Amino acid sequence: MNKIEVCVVGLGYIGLPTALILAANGTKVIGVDKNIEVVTKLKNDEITFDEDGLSQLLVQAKEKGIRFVSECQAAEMYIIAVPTPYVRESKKIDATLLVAAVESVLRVCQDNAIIIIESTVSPGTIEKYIKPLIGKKRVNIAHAPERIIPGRMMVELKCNNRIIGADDDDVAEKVRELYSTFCDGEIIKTSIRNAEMSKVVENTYRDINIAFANELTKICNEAGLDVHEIIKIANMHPRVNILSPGPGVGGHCISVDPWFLVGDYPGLANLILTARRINDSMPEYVLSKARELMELGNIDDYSRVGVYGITYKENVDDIRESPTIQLLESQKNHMAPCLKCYDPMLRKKIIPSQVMDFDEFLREIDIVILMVAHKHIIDNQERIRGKVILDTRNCLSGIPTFHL
Ligand code: SAJ
Repeated sequence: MNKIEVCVVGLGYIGLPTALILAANGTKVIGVDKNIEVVTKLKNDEITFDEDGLSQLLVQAKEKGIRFVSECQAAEMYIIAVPTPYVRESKKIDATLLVAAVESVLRVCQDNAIIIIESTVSPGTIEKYIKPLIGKKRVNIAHAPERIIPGRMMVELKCNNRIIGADDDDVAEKVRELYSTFCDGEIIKTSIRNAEMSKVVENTYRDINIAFANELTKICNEAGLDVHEIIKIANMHPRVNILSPGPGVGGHCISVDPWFLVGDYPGLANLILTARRINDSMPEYVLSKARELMELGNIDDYSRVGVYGITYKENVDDIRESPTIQLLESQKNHMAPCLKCYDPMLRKKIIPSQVMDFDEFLREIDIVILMVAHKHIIDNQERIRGKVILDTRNCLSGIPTFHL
């Protein structure tokens, strides 16, 4: 029997691991990205972002014959994994990249091909933007929203339960068969609209729960209580599980998807909107806490304050919607010179005030605002002992620190 040929369009944080795991498990895969640099790197056996197990998976996929190209090709199935940002003013989805990707597929695909959209979309997007593109073509659409978490992608690709949204059971079954080649989790079949909504709901749920922890931080601070102690005690109740407060919510998912509901259901998405605002207020809150610490320690030289961690969370090299970048922006809005910052996960300088060497960073600062709990700082905590440390992640346990 001939193997199915799958074309994965968009080789970013989701498309690349998905293309590789499919190929490694025996599917014939063509990986497509319009960015020639990405394609060239992959052809040269280089991965394009850091993730545990990704380079090994690239080797396995290459052995099984995966190909990387920059133009969409004829195939039986397509997986689309392109970014779906939101429009800052209206909060509605910006489907431009998604529409362009589907159009590029429609130009080359065979009759009866299945186009699976993995990109997260606002509920109703497929009906509104994708179905009209198809017109009279005999092409099927499915929605299989990705659910993997950066930092544990390899494990979660294999183990997470998956949702397959399709309006035709034969199509759903074909997609289920494809995903079951690598996914050990349960594969749930539902409608396209249910799949769209459930994915956005998952990330919104997490955003709201992080916002609750962040709001508690502000309340406990005002009350002179240690929020971490309160959360630890409350979480000992069998039905309470409060998340961790922090310097804000970053990443391309949790800080974006709830806006889709706010944009499409203004007036109804009130809790969701409030949660977004609380999480977005955290970088500014960190700055005010750092300012208090400076006053307490009679320090007034801003050039001696350093920010540790630029990525949006620990042990990844992804800076999208990063709370540190929001903090630096907010500082800029107050016309303050950019604070020195350092991140061991970033090999390229992306911020003018970024220091690339840890020793140099330590020499130049007396106050550390710890924004990201990278393993690197936990392993090196003794090296910052003696400095004034604002540990926004509550991740250091062996040395004296201040908390949010
Ligand atoms: N954060 C906190 N406190 C917490 C947990 C997270 O402040 O207790 C912060 C993180 O530091 C980070 C942000 O929230 O800045 C988001 O991080 P995350 O680890 O919670 O999630 P993401 O954005 O990396 O991945 C999420 C996941 N969704 C859910 O857990 C519901 C993942 O499963 C999705 O696949 C991904 O979004 C996506 O692509 O949609």
